[in-house]
Order: sequence, then structure tokens, then C-alpha cells
Amino acid sequence: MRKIAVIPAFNEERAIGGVVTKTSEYVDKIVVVDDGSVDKTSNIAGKAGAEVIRLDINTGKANAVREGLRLCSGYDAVIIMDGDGQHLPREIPILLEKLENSDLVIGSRFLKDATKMPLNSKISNKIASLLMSSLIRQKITDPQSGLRAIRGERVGELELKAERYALEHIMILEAKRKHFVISEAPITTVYGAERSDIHPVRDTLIVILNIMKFILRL
Ligand SMILES: Nc1nc2c(ncn2[C@@H]2O[C@H](COP(=O)(O)OP(=O)(O)OP(=O)(O)O)[C@@H](O)[C@H]2O)c(=O)[nH]1
Ligand SMILES: [Mg+2]
Repeated sequence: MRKIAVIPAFNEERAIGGVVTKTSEYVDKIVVVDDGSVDKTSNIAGKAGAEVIRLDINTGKANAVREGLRLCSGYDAVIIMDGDGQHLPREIPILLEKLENSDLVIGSRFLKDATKMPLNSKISNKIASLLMSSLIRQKITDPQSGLRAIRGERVGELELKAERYALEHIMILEAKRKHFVISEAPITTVYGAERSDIHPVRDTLIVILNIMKFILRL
């Protein structure tokens, strides 16, 4: 099975080297997408062995992932993971195992011990979970999770008409509309000193707007 990982990374010079090195144990190729980082993210990712897509202007996580997915044809499994070190590359095989009977596997922090998750994240995740589960009529415990696996032959069916952090939600909605088999796998998320680029108000509004556009097929 040929496997590729797509890692969006924006100003992640502290973590990206380790993420690429560890991930390379589990996949055949790694694509890091860096759009407009002002630090050494691209350099470090390249030295660690990743193919780097470098865009000059920051376009957001959704666009970064879309760019990375363009390089995934010919692979049987596509892993998408964060570049900030919050995901454990050694858990990739857990997702790949689930992918044998699914088209999209979402790593869920709530199927494992989530006690270390900050309270605001817990609340926003719970609300997102209720909303997304009712929209697709299937229980999704962690719709915002960035660690996923997609069956390679189906990746091209996803348009991913999303902006910034709406990517995760829109991917689930599009997958359901295209009759993907969606499942979840338990994963760990590391909460440490990483900084988040999320602007709570702006990014929540973008997510809501993107979901509304999807439902109205705009
Ligand atoms: N290329 C690119 N990557 C991005 C962009 N925004 C976020 N990312 C990456 O997407 C991943 C997740 O972003 P975070 O800001 O950590 O968001 P999160 O992990 O969902 O949220 P936290 O729990 O707050 O950390 C990280 O690897 C970021 O570097 C962007 O505009 N461009
Ligand atoms: Mg993060």
C-alpha cells in the first residue's frame, strides 16, 4: 500500500522537523504546505525529507490542504495531519487499519482520554459534534480533528469548498454527500506550548458560513 502524508504548516519551525522525521517512518512520501510562513518552516521541512509546496501569501489551512492533495494521485492512502506536533505519527497505523473498511477515517480525541483538552476546546468540540452528527445522521465525536486518513482513489472526489478551519467540517459533509464510508479511530492529542492561529470569533463565523453555503449548495 502506497501512503502519503499532507501536512499544512504555518510558522511551525519549532515542531515541523520532528513531525516530518517521525511521520516518514509510516508513509512513503510527505508533502508540507507552507503558505507565507515568516520563519524557517519550509527549510526545515525540506531538510527533514518532505517535498515542500511554498506559497508566498498566507491562504489558510483549507487552501494549504487542497494544494497538498493535488500531489496525491497514485497513492492508496492519504494521511492529513497537523504540523504543530499535536498529533502522534505512531498513531497513523491505527487510522490506516480503519481505512481498510472506510473511505474517510477521522482521528477522534474523544475516543481516548481527552482530559487534558482545554475547556474552551471541549465546549466548541461538543457543539460541533452535535451539529455535524445531526447534519450527516451519523455520530461524529470529533469533527474538528485535523488527523485523518482518506482512501486514495476517492480523494479526487472531494472539492473541499472551504475556507481556513472550515476544512474539517466541509470535508465530512462532502464525503457524506458522495456516500463515503466514514469512521473514527481513537487518537491522542498533545497539548503543550504550541501556539494556535485560530481567531475564535472570525474562524467560528467562517465555519458557520461555509456550512450554510454547503447546505444551500452555493
Ligand atoms: N499552510 C498553512 N497551515 C496552516 C494555516 N493555519 C493553520 N495551519 C496549520 O494547521 C495545523 C492546525 O492549526 P492550529 O492553529 O494548530 O489549529 P488546531 O490544532 O486545530 O487548534 P489548537 O487546538 O488551538 O492547536 C497546524 O499545523 C498549522 O500550522 C495556514 O494558514 N496555512
Ligand atoms: Mg494545533
